[in-house]
Amino acid sequence: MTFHSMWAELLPIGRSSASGGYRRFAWTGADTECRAWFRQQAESRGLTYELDRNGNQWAWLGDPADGDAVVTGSHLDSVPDGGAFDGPLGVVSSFAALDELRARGAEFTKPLAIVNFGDEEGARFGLACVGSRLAAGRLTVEQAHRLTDADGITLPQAMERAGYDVGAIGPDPERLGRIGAFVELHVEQGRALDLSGDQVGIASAIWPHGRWRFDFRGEANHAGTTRLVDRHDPMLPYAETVLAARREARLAGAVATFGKIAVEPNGVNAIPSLVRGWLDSRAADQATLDTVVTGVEKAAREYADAQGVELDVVRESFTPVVEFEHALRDELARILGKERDAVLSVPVLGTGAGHDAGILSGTVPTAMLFVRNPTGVSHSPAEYAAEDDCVAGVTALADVLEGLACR
Ligand code: HGY
Ligand code: MN
Ligand code: MN
Repeated sequence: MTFHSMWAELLPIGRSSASGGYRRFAWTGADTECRAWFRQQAESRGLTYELDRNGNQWAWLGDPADGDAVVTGSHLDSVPDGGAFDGPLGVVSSFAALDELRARGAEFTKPLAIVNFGDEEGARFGLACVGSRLAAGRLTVEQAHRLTDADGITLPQAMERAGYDVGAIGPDPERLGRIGAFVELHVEQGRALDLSGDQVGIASAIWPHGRWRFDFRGEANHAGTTRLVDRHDPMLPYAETVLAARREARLAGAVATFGKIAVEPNGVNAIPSLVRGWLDSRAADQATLDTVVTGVEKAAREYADAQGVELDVVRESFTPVVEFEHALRDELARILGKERDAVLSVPVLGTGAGHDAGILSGTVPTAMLFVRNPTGVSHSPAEYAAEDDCVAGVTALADVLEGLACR
């Protein structure tokens, strides 16, 4: 099983010695190293390597022009101090599954591709799934040109600095039109498989989710000489809004997180002029998500008014609910269930995590496989999947690819 050697090669790239987490942000050095690793894996297997107009990497077996291709893969970028598995498990498992199929002597009747979608986490430019959104036409070129990182570098500038021709970015209907099925394997970001005792599961749906930026603008002043009654401190309504988000999510049975904050001027002895907080909220359905976000924004405005602070709320990213295509989902269940003599013995589970498969759903038939995560922890250096579960994931992916693309 080639999984182990590939895993060992990829593991050190972009890993922080301080936190043990990963900092593989789009179009940075670590991302470039991951991309070089992907290209080397593709070419060492005799696959045709391609870099598409939006920075996604493809490794083809067979002629894409034949159409009805079966595609698998995931992403290699990470959230700040993310774990080793979120993304890379899907890419490494894809190459290992192809090796497995070649060892089985499988005969491909359709083109097969392994893909690394660029900038899935949106850690640097604030929007998730940039590579797949651009390809699917769910992010316009104008919107892409407006994405900037914390240093004011725009996405196109970052791409150009990484040696990339930005002029070509945009929808890629011809490429997506060649895909008959996209199957993404991903570490589970939850404990459903741990609780059910299964190594592998199939995705049913992705919750609707989004990111909203809350800008609280107050009055900068001296922390030591300004009377409390004279202050317009934006940190107060921000803090109250964080608690309001937890309350609204709890009442609605949803989730809401303020995980990122930026303060200006960010001085210990200065009352801030601006506190910028980002809300990530997700719920099982759109109406519930709307209720949570509306409630948080309403509370935030009340808190801001009480302190004489201005508030702007901007929706920066949104993904509607994804119901994975039933025919492909059930085909995976049939393929994986046959060894267990029961069609649906493989658990089918929803997720609150976004994925490129979710962005492509609706444009391309997509499905996902999840590999057990014993703690459910993700977006953390503690993210983990046991070796035998990873191997079971490779075997399941190989079975699925064989069932979809081989005679
Ligand atoms: O945020 C997400 O759910 C994904 O990891 N981008
Ligand atoms: Mn992630
Ligand atoms: Mn991911």
